[in-house]
Amino acid sequence: MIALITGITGQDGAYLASLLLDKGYDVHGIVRRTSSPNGVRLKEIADRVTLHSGDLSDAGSLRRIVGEVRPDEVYNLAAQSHVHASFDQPEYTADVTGAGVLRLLEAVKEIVPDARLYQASSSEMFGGMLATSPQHEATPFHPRSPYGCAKVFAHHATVNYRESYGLHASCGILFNHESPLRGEQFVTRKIARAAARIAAGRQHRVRLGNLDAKRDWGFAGDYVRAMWLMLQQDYPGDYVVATGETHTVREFAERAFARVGLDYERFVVVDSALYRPAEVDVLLGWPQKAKRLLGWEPEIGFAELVEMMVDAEVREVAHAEAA
Ligand code: NAP
Ligand code: F7E
Repeated sequence: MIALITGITGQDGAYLASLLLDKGYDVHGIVRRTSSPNGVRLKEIADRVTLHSGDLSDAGSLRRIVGEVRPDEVYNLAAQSHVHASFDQPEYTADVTGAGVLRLLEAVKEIVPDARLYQASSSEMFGGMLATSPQHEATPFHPRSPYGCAKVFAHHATVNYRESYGLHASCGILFNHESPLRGEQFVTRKIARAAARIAAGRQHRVRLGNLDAKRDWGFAGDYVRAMWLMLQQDYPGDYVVATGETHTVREFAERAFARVGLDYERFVVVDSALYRPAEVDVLLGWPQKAKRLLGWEPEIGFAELVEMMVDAEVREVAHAEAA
């Protein structure tokens, strides 16, 4: 089996590529041109994946790569994925995270219409749907950021190509998922890193925004399994993937600092510049469809996730000090 992963250099791309290699897939990934290649998350598997230069904003590159690779499965993980950044770069986010999906769907429809496709939809699409909680596949969308709007467009485009052209295209509506490979600007990694560095005397404080926002946080390694399972089904569909538990940013900070023996209140500074123009206050998913039809279960809970992330940062700091 041949898999093509867009966003292979990201958190989920790295976990998914490893999972597919373990299953015997020939794994290809699309990487965009940057001033210096972002290979840090792929360093363990770099010699086992084939990378192609392309960009979701460039339809020609997508067509060329899809034609060269002729994948059986396509996983679209690439995106401008940072919600706060999407307020600063709304048009770019709409182009890559939204229209980019249309470009990929076109390439798949024209070149490999029998390939199966996974689209990385997001719980940010529910956004302000506080009245309906927990959120499930039938919950209406109410995005609260340019990122959320772009993901809603991409989601509907994927469903539309499935209904119009019979593509085996599935959307995973994934709630927040984290790991030691999470980008440093997302709140969990930022906190885990700060806790470890402060405990080692390498940092004094950490500035955070809204500590009262609640998220349904799971482990990325569990969530990429759900992506793969979706593409193994006879029929395509859309699935919420979540843990069914929600916690505040404050709780995450409290646990992370406690893991290194510190009281978060002494080190966290609330900075209003880190608040968003519109916040998603609470996200809580209802993953019963994924559990029932895919047989999917998350294996890592909240407490274990926080410990895993902080412990990885503690090792990182020790490694840097030894070097
Ligand atoms: P991530 O770590 O930010 O990775 C994003 C990937 O997209 C990176 O490989 C990035 O390349 C690539 N990319 C960005 N712009 C691109 C472009 N114009 N053309 C081609 N590639 C581009 O994101 P993630 O956490 O792994 O998430 C994977 C996907 O799931 C994303 O679509 C995200 O929006 C969605 N999602 C994530 C979560 C979550 O909690 N993690 C939840 C729901 C949905 P560089 O390495 O060069 O930056
Ligand atoms: O924020 C609050 C912030 O940036 C979580 C992406 O993967 O999940 C992610 O989006 C919460 C928000 O993730 C800081 O206001 C407080 O309420 O880690 P985050 P996100 O916005 O939930 C969804 C499902 C995706 O699809 C996205 O791609 O934490 N918060 N202080 C902060 N957030 C950040 N980043 N930095 C802070 O200092």
